[in-house]
Amino acid sequence: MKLSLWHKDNAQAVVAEAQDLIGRRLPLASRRRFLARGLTLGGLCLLGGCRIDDNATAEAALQRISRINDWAQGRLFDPALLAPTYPDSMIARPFPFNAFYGEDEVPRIDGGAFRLEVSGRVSRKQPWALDELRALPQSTQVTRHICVEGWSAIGKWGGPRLGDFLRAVGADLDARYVGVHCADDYYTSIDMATALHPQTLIALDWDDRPLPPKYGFPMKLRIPTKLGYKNPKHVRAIFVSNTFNRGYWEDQGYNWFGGS
Ligand SMILES: Nc1nc2c(c(=O)[nH]1)N[C@H]1C(S)=C(S)[C@@H](COP(=O)(O)O)O[C@H]1N2
Ligand SMILES: [Mo]
Repeated sequence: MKLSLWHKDNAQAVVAEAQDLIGRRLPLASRRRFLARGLTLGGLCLLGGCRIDDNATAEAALQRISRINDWAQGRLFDPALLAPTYPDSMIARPFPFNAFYGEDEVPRIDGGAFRLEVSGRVSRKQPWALDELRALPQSTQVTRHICVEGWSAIGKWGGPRLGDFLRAVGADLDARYVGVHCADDYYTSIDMATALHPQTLIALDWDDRPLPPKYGFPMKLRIPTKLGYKNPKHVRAIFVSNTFNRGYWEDQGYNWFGGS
């Protein structure tokens, strides 16, 4: 768990940026405690794509640190603190594309036939059409997306707040997790506090237009307090649960909390 594990030239920049994000949100004292114990650096090393040698012991140690991070980050999450926002002039156009496959394999979804499935600890399980999602109060944000692969970009997303949607379906807001399944077999889950954060959106728009396919049509979760891999595109189902279900990258070793 040393700095020497960082092998990417840009790892330091990513870490600095992510720490900056975390730094804004953690009281200085707890930030210092974090840094002193190396927990944040450990977690960020994991997030930053540093090479973990094939040694099973190192892997297990990293997994343990990641779990401590999940616990600590969850406890330190402050639902009142907002991710930084930017002027429209800073929006990246074109915005970078990323997925676990190439741009030519982006799922093409029929918006008219699309129905968002809702399950788990909710009282209303009827599927939602896109125009029903658009009938909820909409909000927009210009925020920075940070990908652990070493890039970040500012984008503009619009749509209903996930919190408003969860209230509309009568979700158990005391449940621990909100999980999603995507049309491309991607999946992830987030803590309920983040799901209810005012900047956590069901994004239907990018740059004031319906999300283009490559950015997740017909809907993605835009969560500016979390790293890129916790911003699922092509969401087709949302479930509320007390059972832990990690995520596509999280199952391959990325930190589950993945944010600040
Ligand atoms: N469905 C789905 N969502 C996904 C991914 C994916 O492969 N499939 N990749 C994640 C990662 S790692 C990143 S950085 C962002 C990229 O989003 P963008 O194409 O809008 O830049 O999507 C995230 N959400
Ligand atoms: Mo990413």
